[in-house]
Amino acid sequence: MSSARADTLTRTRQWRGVIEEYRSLLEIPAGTPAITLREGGTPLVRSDWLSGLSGAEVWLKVEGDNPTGSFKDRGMTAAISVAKHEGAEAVVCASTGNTSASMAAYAAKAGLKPLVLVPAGKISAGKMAQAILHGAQVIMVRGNFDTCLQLARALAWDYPVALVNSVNPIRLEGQKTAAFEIVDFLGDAPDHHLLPVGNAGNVSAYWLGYTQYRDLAMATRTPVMHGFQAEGAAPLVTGEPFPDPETKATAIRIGNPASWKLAEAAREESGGDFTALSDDQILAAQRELACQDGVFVEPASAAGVAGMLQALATGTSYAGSTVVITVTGHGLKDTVTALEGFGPLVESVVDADVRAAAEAAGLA
Ligand code: AN7
Repeated sequence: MSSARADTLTRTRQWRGVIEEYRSLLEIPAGTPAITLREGGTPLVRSDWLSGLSGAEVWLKVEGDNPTGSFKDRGMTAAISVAKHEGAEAVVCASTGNTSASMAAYAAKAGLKPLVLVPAGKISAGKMAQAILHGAQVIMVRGNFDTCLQLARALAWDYPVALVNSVNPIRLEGQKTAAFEIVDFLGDAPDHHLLPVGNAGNVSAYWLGYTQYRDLAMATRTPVMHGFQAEGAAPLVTGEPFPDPETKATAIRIGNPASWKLAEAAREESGGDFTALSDDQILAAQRELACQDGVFVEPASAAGVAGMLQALATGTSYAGSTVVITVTGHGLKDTVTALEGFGPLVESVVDADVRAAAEAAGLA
């Protein structure tokens, strides 16, 4: 290696993953070796579109940039590291797709056996492929996420498998690092934080992170937390579990969130709210975000953006404030739903001919 090259290497500092970047702030057993895919350190991308519409400074926390394409990797590095450290040989989770994709990847890295319980027919193909390719045993359950979680809890109780759903508090320890990163970047907490809510682990974890930073005087304030659910799966909005949750945003197709109490505490303490949105609003926001800002997210991940659009349309003013919207997962996770409503792609098949291509493109 040339000396110039060696010099470059020593000057390049790679992000170490959320455990090593924030270890002293995480409640995990001392000396737990980090099992990491270098998750976290995700970009805050300024939304010129939403900033222009609102008169606020609007930032997108792009969690699709994590190793398996969703925010779940933050909690999973923590949960898998601790499970491995404590001698587990197998791990189990219930999932609407992203938790299982993440668990399978980190279990592979750790040499643990991953067991996944998912609602049959309700997981996007991309997420299913991730779990399978990473070597998970995937069990399809006749039922929804909530039934899968009951099963996962019971399996972990009766058999030697460690549960890594967000009912495991170590998950929230990892996930709260997203709030730290936001404050580290902006210099203080934002005024408002908007995000999708399903099982309610993420909103609870953000609140944990923001309040911890405030208590440590790393931030002077905490944001108002605004959570968004699909109207077919909106238990935190109505105050009642949904026995048959239904939405095209399958990631948040959850009727009885495990972190219900923590999420309500985050709402109350922050002066925030939970709001329901139609699937049409969520899918329209997904498309517009992709066209306006160049950020492609999965349907559920657009709920915070849809929520902001609805708030602006109904007269809420964010002018002059700083707003962060977490977009939780990558658009490539579910291309089938993304393309619904675009009509058949074959419409513009042409012969390999310039004139024909120009005509099809409306140039000639
Ligand atoms: C893209 O993977 O619950 O409120 O099993 O995948 O913390 O549940 C996924 C949830 C938002 C909701 N956005 O977060 C699972 C699962 C995306 C998600 C949520 C999920 P939580």
